[in-house]
Amino acid sequence: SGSVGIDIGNANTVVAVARNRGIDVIVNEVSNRSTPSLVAFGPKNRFIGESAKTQEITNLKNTIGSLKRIVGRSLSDPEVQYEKQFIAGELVDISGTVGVKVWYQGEQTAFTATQLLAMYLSKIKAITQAEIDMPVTDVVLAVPGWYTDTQRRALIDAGHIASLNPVRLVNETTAAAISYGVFRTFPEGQAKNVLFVDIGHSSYNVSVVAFKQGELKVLASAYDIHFGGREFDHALTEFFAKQFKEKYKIDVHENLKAYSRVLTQTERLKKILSANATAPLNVESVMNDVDVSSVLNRTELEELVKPLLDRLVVPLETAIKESKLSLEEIDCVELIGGCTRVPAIKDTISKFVGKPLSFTLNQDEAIARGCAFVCASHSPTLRVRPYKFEDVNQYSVTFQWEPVEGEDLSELEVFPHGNVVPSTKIITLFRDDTFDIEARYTFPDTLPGAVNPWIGKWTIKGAKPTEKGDAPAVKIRLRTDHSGLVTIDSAYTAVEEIVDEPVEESNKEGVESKESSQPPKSRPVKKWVRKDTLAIIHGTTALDQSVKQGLIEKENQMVEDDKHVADTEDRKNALEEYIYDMRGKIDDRYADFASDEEKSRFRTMLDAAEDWLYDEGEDATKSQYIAKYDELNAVGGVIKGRYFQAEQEKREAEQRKRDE
Ligand code: ATP
Ligand code: K
Ligand code: MG
Repeated sequence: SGSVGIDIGNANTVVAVARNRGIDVIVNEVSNRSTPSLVAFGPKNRFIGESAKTQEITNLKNTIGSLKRIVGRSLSDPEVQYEKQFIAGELVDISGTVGVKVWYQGEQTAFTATQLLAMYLSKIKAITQAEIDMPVTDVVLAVPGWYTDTQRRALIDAGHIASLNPVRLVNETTAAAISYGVFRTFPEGQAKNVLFVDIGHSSYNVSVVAFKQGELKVLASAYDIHFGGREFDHALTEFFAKQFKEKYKIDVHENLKAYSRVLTQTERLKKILSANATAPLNVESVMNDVDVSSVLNRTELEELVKPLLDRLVVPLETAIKESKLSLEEIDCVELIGGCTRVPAIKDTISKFVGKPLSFTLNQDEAIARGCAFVCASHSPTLRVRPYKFEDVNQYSVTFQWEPVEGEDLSELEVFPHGNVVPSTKIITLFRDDTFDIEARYTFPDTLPGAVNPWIGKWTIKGAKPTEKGDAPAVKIRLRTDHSGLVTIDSAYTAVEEIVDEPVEESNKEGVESKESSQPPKSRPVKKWVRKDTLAIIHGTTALDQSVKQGLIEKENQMVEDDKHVADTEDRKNALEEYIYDMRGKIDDRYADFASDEEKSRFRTMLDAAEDWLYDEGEDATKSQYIAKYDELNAVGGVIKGRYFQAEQEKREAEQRKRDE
């Protein structure tokens, strides 16, 4: 299987694959290096990625984006309410998580955000497999550093539903930093501190990263989760909507399609203004047969998005402050993400840091490449240079338990904000029976939206009183793992015993003589000795295995349905082509190989088949198309056969002539 890294963007997704030759970004079915992050539904099949984008404007309510923003959230989450401005479909509650209502296969259905993301990943998987000609299962997925445990687990669930194995999640800016560090050398004394700034479609993420030879450490990260290209587009579209109301007396807010078309042209205009001083905006017959046109210059754009630009320095200040570095200690600033192409953004950042900006990374592909590298480093078949990276914990985590008599502590902040990730801490509780530990985020206010601060519950089983009747010490290994997930690694009972520990004696020859008559020296020390490993039952916000299994089957069924629709379309096209091809050739190439009666009968058959195609055969089944094709070919094939037979004889005759 290939080693694949996926940067799921809110607008566009980029996939990179690590092979022996190096890391390549793969292209999709229309040769693009990124794929629109959209899933859409039609009367027969789904449209995902490029095909979803193509039909978006004619199927707005059944075309769903914002997948990474809503996954792992509930309908009542204010963040989901915020997303409503970007999602035309109706959002609904499905067993406590957010879903979207759509028309699919002639019925109104609802899918959870996790399912929608799974559909998308399933398509990304298919694109990748087609391109690298290898099965894809192991993937490394990038996530915003501000994702909570619940969001991370929801994304992993989505991966599983798409029959992928997410071996690891990596924070987006960290993945970019890996891309930066892996192929560079930092000789002794030339460590470097780099500020990474990623402004994409929906989010603005910053990390301060310290590089040394063969390793990097994220010192601090900060975010503005409501800052991206779409906020710019929204502000500009509102401006044009107002202008058109005055100028043309139309309100594009009253017409979803009109609004959406203006939005599309606004985004285009915004991009033009990154390279030009002025740009036009035109939409023909936007609504009520009115054509609209306008023009904007860069200064006007900057004025319209000023409230956004004013927020630009906040995450920079936070990250620098938390990194405990001074601005002078930052060696360079690397910009990535599509929105950092906006000149006003570049200027503001450059002014803030007081140094020129660098664009050494490919700003659209660095994250996916970093992820592919990490995936390769987990692969048993690929050899990659060892690279160490440490991330930073965003939200403080507290573990809690029911205290027993004489215990004064019932909770402990174990992983504070700013702690290294991954990391392990061991706590000791004295228990002689099954007990529970729960984890939650310490400060719900710091979380991105109203995500559940509850993280998980672990039931630890099998502790028994000691021979003396006491509760044994239970050592519990708490962990924030390499994907940023909070978990309990293991739990075991331990007793403090006096054990003889060998005293390390440096042997002068450097070799150990087994024949030595001297007994090895040792001294008694008090030590925790591991006794029984305890079973752990782990409950998180992830889907139950049985539920997930059902969703995997559902997804597989939809993939089959899509494939069937595509196959049917192929058969229909083949039939259509056959009719036109044979109709032309029957009076031309094959004219001498059929009697007039035969030809006229065949022509009648072709005409009838064509009539059928535009009538009831417009929407027939795959087997009907095949049957119709076979019916025609039973006659046409014979004629064709005579032609080829004659051709063959002609060639043989010529050959004989040459041989004579
Ligand atoms: P996110 O990281 O928020 O999940 P993403 O990774 O999909 O989203 P990017 O691909 O980094 O986002 O950036 C897309 C955004 O960049 C869009 O809003 C797009 O309009 C904007 N963008 C792309 N090119 C330009 C340009 N030349 N000038 C201004 N904006 C641009
Ligand atoms: K992207
Ligand atoms: Mg991005």
